[in-house]
Amino acid sequence: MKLKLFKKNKNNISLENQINNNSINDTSDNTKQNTNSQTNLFKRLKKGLSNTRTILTTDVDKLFINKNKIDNELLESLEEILITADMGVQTTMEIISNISKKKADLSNPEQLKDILKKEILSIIDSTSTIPTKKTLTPHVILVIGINGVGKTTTIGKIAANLTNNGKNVILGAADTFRAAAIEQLTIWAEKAKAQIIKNKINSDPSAVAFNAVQAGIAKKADFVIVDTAGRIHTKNNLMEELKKIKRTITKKIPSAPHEVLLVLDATTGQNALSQAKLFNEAIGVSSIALTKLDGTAKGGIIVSIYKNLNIPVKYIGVGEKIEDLQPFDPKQFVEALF
Ligand SMILES: Nc1nc2c(ncn2[C@@H]2O[C@H](COP(=O)(O)OP(=O)(O)OP(=O)(O)O)[C@@H](O)[C@H]2O)c(=O)[nH]1
Ligand SMILES: [Mg+2]
Repeated sequence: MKLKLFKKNKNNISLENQINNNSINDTSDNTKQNTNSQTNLFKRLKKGLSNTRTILTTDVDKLFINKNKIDNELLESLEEILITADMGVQTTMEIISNISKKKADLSNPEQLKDILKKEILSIIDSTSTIPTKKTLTPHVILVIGINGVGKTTTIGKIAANLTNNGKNVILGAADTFRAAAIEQLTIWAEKAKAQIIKNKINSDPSAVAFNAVQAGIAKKADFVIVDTAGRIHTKNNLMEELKKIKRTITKKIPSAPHEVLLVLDATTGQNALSQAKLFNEAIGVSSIALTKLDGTAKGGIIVSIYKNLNIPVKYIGVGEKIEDLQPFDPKQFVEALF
């Protein structure tokens, strides 16, 4: 699985490193402060994943009431727990089969949870060591996804993290179909101390994206992040509109967009997978931001995403605050789950 991910996402992961190198993962010189903020982030992650953790931890603990070994009945109950957490049927079956092979060594919940962590980690751990290339032009991120998944909020949070790390960020308000969408991004731009390029409601979204990239070049911005509509209230098809935006960006910088970030809402469970497939086929998706993990007990959807799609999850949203958008760290994620 790991190899497969590397192969298919070679370019994307390299870009991912590139953005990680100078973005939300930036390390400060102050180690102590860094450790504190890491601890706080982990606390927020744990809090955000509490609904999923309740199912996984509490229910796994309960499995061993009046039992000190793994039998078929226990495996069946475990299967139910993993499916409830939205790990997906195929992944659940594989995990159960692997645990079944090791069942003689497992006699208490802690041992079982340790094995579960390892099994899940083997699916979602896809860190890469591919070297990064610096580009002279701004790093352009096109953000896509269906309506209401959290695109604009995620852009605001990413922008705030980048500007906090001294980066120069320009936002492009290419969701021109609702006045409220332009206003919402404007408020985020103010909060994040980023610049915004916008136009009137119903203006051509591709033109806004073009202007944003142009401004990014002129102002030597580090990042240009383009917001898009999730639903279109005209005759236009959403995918066609997004393709046009992408083409227009490429006209300004041939290597751009350097990243197409698909935002998925974790509360929609397996439906998020179908969305990812559709967007990937139509536009090409390089990374995923999975939002609203705090609002669901189905945090296992991230495992399904890794199992079914060859697209890395780059960010996870575990709440509405800026700090609640975190770079996805598989090890921390698994630790926060149990
Ligand atoms: N609890 C929680 N809420 C979130 C998270 N991310 C986004 N939201 C909320 O989800 C709602 C929709 O977010 P938007 O950013 O407007 O979504 P969008 O995809 O831009 O929506 P459209 O522009 O209508 O397509 C807002 O109320 C956000 O505050 C998250 O990680 N956790
Ligand atoms: Mg929006």
